[in-house]
Amino acid sequence: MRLVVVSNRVTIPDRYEKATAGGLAVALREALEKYGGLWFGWSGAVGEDTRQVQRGNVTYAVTDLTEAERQSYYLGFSNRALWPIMHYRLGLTEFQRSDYMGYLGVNRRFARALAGLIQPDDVIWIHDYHLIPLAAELRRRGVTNRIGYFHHIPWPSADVLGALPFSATLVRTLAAYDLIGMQTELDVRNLIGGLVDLCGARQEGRRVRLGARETLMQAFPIGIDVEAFRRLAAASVRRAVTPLRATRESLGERKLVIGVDRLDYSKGIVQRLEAFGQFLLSHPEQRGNVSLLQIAPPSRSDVPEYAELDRMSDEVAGRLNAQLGEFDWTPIRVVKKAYSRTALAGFYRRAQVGLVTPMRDGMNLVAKEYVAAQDPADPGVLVLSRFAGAAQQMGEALIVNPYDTHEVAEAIRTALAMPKSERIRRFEQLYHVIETTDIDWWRRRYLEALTGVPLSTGAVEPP
Ligand code: ADQ
Repeated sequence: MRLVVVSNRVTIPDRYEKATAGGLAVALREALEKYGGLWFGWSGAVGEDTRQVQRGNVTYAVTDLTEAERQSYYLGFSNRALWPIMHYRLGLTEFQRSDYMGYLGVNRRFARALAGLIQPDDVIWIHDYHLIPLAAELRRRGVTNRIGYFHHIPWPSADVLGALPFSATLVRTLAAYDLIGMQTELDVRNLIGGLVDLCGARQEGRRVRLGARETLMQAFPIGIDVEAFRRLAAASVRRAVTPLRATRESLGERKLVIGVDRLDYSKGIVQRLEAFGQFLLSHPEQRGNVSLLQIAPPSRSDVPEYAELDRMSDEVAGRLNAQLGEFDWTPIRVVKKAYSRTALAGFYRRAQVGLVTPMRDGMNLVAKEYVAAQDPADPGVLVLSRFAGAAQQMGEALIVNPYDTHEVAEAIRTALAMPKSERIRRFEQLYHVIETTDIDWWRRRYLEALTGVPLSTGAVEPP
């Protein structure tokens, strides 16, 4: 069997790059290298170029988007309509018919290009919300191979998703897949409910029948490369990576609370800053003893809601620092840039508390990275939002409601005061969970399910 992976963005690896970076891109690349295969998607550039690059037994086939496609398919429908509604944020959902048409257009164009590259025994694995109708478009072009979909972000209930115009038509296209993977059981239940309520599908356990086709739905919680991350964190301490050395000098003996997220409203960054401020207001004796480091590289800056979040996070951090800081102590530091994996691992290990408090998140890999990076002899404490998919697996974290500022503030206090024996007990259980459900486990389980699922041969209605 040959594996074909399709994702919105494809980064062609450097010829000499070693696959040590970790993360999803590497996990997929390894799967491709194992089976031999093809990775198809957007080059990330605006233009009219389409090209194929061979690296070992993997072919990277990328295509540019036109500026109009980037606006409608990527910034418009994917990031201003699907992203907010999938994260339960109806108030932020901006629907434009022209964006939806652009979204369908790019999926159609991708299907046209991809159909010409598919071989009879290929297994096709499509990733994420940008590409929901891609399988339906491939089926229309006569592709009968196994096609699986993995949804990296949450899937809301039918009454939330139903507010999106054309949602029933879009959801119906999912029937073209043989297997649909979600992050959690809740997402699976919501998805099946949506297919039943919005499209009139029939449910038989985990299988859903729509028209002439049957699709299997299952949860596959994604993981990280735990062992690689643990080694990085241990090495970063020995090698005293530059930003860490600077942190040591500027923090001294002070405790560190850390947040690491793309600058995205789903991550609850502003609410987290407010909660840290509340913690310092409620516990004045802690002032001067602890700082919050929030690392938040900007993303999707062309989308107005993200520009607004950028402004708000500066404003809230500035206000709290002015209100609570001292000339020799800054309570909150917001750093808006990306760090190397090694530096990041070192920051996690230095921090006594990992604050992972998204308002809604498919999984959240930062929660798993924070645990993987801890010193087993003196580990930090993870404070985790109950609305992150990771909370379904990581019950030994301090689980909080990110909408409740006081609850998060108290969890920070509890974490900082937690006795070492309890920290070690919680850490060991959390580490066991992430180690036994790591990125390899995820990839293997998904591909086993996809290759084992009975094929459905019925026709699919076009979107
Ligand atoms: P994301 O929304 O991007 O992923 P997340 O799962 O937390 O969220 O992954 C972010 C990744 O970026 C982590 O590996 C993190 O280390 C890295 N990162 C963040 N800030 C960084 C910085 N400043 N420097 C370097 N690296 C940084 C989507 C979904 C999630 C789901 C994943 C995988 O929204 O819910 O867990 O896909 O399925």
